[in-house]
Amino acid sequence: MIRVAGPSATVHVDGTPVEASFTPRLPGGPAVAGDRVDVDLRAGTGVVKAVRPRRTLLSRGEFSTRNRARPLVANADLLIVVAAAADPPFRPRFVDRYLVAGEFGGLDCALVITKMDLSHDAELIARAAQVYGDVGYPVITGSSDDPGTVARVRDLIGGRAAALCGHSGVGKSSLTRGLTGVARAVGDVSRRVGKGRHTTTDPRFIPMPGGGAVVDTAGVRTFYVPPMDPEDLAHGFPEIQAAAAGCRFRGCRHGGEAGCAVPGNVSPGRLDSYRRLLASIVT
Ligand SMILES: Nc1nc2c(ncn2[C@@H]2O[C@H](COP(=O)(O)OP(=O)(O)O)[C@@H](O)[C@H]2O)c(=O)[nH]1
Ligand SMILES: [Mg+2]
Ligand SMILES: [Zn+2]
Repeated sequence: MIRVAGPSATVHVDGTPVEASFTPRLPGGPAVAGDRVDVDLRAGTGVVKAVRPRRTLLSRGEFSTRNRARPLVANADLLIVVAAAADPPFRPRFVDRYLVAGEFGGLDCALVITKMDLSHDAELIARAAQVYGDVGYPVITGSSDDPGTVARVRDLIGGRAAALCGHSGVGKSSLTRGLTGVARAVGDVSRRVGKGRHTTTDPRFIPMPGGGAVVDTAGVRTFYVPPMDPEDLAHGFPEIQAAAAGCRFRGCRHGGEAGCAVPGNVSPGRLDSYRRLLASIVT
């Protein structure tokens, strides 16, 4: 496992953290949290020589969906999309984009809705929990500081490696603290690199007592799904994929074609997300 901070990284070698730099034009890179890497230790400090093939990779579109993919977390088993019932407001279309990125990266996905203790639109949240639960995603509603909620999230993770993603302020760091006992700064660590506007973060997996690990990723204001084909996009909506079996034409993109079986069989909001994303990836 690796923790990346700009030009250097902390690599765990047989459980011992070793500071390391990167070889130029790192094969398989850039390295991100969760990567397994080959390290040369002969030089006193480590040199990361290559990134090993990834089992899963969570990534996002850089600047836009049509731009290149930016890797975020490698080798996580589970993506936990964290969204607040209120403050910031619950945005299902944002949740959908994260789920698409998770499915695309080969991760299992789940939804945790926090801040249920705050005043919120109970009907909206209940409906959302129903919609995502019907798709097949585990849904947990509660509060980040509530031990019962934390216990349910811990059970969901089991012994796996989970990435917590979502808007800034939804409770990712609070949950991470509850799950691991490690208090990271509230508000994600981000630093300026060079003099450009490019910022980087150094998320890392933190082990949970009793097994499993979580990585608390930086909250983003806008989340773009990574570049992908329409087929991959449909795969990111399992219920649309399932309903598509009834479409008249093979290769139907469910964008309003004759004989499309998807509208009426899936949640209108989810279909809206799918169509917006389809428009964003098809030029
Ligand atoms: N009332 C309430 N406050 C919460 C909850 N989760 C997080 N907060 C608060 O919301 C703020 C942002 O939480 P933080 O964990 O830093 O969110 P992050 O940006 O997603 O990491 C902090 O002041 C937390 O105490 C929750 O479930 N209920
Ligand atoms: Mg945070
Ligand atoms: Zn269709």
